[in-house]
Amino acid sequence: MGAPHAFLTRSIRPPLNRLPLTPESMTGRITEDKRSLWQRIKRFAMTDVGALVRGLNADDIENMERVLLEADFGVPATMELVEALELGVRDGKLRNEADLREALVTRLATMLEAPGEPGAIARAVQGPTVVLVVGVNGVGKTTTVAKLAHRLRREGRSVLLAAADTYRAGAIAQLEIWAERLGIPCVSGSAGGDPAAVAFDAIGAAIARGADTVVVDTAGRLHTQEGLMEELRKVTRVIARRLPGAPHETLLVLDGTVGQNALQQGKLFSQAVTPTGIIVTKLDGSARGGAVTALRRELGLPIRFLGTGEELGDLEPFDPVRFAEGLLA
Ligand SMILES: Nc1nc2c(ncn2[C@@H]2O[C@H](COP(=O)(O)OP(=O)(O)OP(=O)(O)O)[C@@H](O)[C@H]2O)c(=O)[nH]1
Ligand SMILES: [Mg+2]
Repeated sequence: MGAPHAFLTRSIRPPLNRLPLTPESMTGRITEDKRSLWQRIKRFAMTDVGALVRGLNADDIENMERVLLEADFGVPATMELVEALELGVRDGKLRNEADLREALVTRLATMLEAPGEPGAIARAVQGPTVVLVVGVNGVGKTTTVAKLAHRLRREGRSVLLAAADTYRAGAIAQLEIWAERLGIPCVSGSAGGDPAAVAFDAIGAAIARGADTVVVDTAGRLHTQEGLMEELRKVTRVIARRLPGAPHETLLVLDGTVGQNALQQGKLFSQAVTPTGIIVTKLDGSARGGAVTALRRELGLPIRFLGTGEELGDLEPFDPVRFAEGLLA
């Protein structure tokens, strides 16, 4: 009771690390809340309809922060969003629910924007374009390779796949099945073989066949994490040696449902390879899109596509405004 105005509490409000967070909300998967983000904000953070007129108090702000953190926005994005809202309310610019929603959408979209056309895959000036796809095991790399190939072909490009995951049993066959379905060639080596050699041969095959794009699938797990990073560095080096300027894209695939873990993975891969963009998968049927914002903001990489299902067509070029609107619908 008698909570002072938000602008008075700003300096004395508890820091984010003192908020009543569940460990899961900071580190990984939390219980799925089927309500949309906007429904949750309204339900938990705006219980008092008079809140906007009197200003946000410490409880309103804490609740808003909790909802955003639980939706995987992460601390920096949550702080930025909540501070923007506080300022808007204090300045009298946000007076009702609709104002608040609109301000959130605008701010989110701005945070998610990145230079460049999200759906456009780079094209080499000369010779084949090489698109390298990386990420930890199970995030959806192989499926994404197939989806990308499908999309590129629809754009009139001739695509060749490279099965450079030689570690996991069944990985080569999995990609070959996709290639067959797509009716495109797939270069693969033997299980347990050298993945860099597969990528090298695939580029040679693309040149020989006149294919304009090579999409390279990679392993997501080796004996050790450092081993995987070393392998990816080597694959990248060998690709560059075979074809100067390649890889033209290194797309980092991250699972959108694992919360802050995706962020840790993103940081790890960014140290080993130089990703040109992120593809966030498994965003079908999940209202937990906050991770996308955290990834964009904290990895500093553009979000290029969203994976929204297991089929070839389930790859959407990322549209920040549409995404923000969808999240807060
Ligand atoms: N719902 C959903 N499932 C997906 C999506 N992308 C991939 N999957 C599924 O996730 C599982 C793992 O996908 P893979 O493509 O094999 O993942 P990977 O990263 O290649 O895994 P490893 O080869 O083991 O490293 C499969 O069952 C896919 O069908 C997506 O966008 N949405
Ligand atoms: Mg795979």
